[in-house]
Amino acid sequence: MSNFLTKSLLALTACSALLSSVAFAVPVTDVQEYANNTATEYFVDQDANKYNSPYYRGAQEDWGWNHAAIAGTFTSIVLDISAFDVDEFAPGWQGEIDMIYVFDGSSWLGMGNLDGANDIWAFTSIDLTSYSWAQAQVNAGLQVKMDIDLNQEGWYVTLGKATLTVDGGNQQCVPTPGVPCTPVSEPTSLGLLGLALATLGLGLRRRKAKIAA
Ligand SMILES: [Ca+2]
Ligand SMILES: [Ca+2]
Ligand SMILES: [Ca+2]
Ligand SMILES: [Ca+2]
Repeated sequence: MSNFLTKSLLALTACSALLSSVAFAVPVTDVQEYANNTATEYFVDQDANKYNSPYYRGAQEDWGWNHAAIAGTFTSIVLDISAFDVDEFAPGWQGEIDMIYVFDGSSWLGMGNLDGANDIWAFTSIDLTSYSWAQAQVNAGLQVKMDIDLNQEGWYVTLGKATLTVDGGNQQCVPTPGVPCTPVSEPTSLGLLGLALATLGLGLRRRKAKIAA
């Protein structure tokens, strides 16, 4: 085997090792939805029931859920919540405020309110990466709760699902209930693969130049 080929193979091996250690480490996304509702969780069972009890809930029907424990150390932690009919901007009203709280190990922290609009499904994305407590709480099983209609104006909301994504699991969920998350290709890993191929290409061109000279 030529020296160049050996070097190229070594380079490729190193690149693939890098890919498996960095990009494909633990792209975990924990999905909470109807399929794993407990007796006190109300992710809707099917789209047709998004205006129906017990899923479509008001000010006095606050609830919460727990994510599965995920082992490891993470470079990113993102919570996404799919909600229906969050009347965030309602002329003549303060608007629907559904406040999301996450347990930090000792108390509940307000992480902001759900995004959305009248009669549509929308995602709210909450980036937990920078919180010092987030790592341990994801390891233990992240606890989330929601104060529906904080201002008690008579608003209602239905949740489709919540996903907890670590290390760029990068799954986008169709914002309707009952539809599983679909993994999408990872920009990071594709970028690294491109770099590896470019490096190999550069080596081949240099080799050809050397032969020509
Ligand atoms: Ca659950
Ligand atoms: Ca409430
Ligand atoms: Ca509405
Ligand atoms: Ca509403």
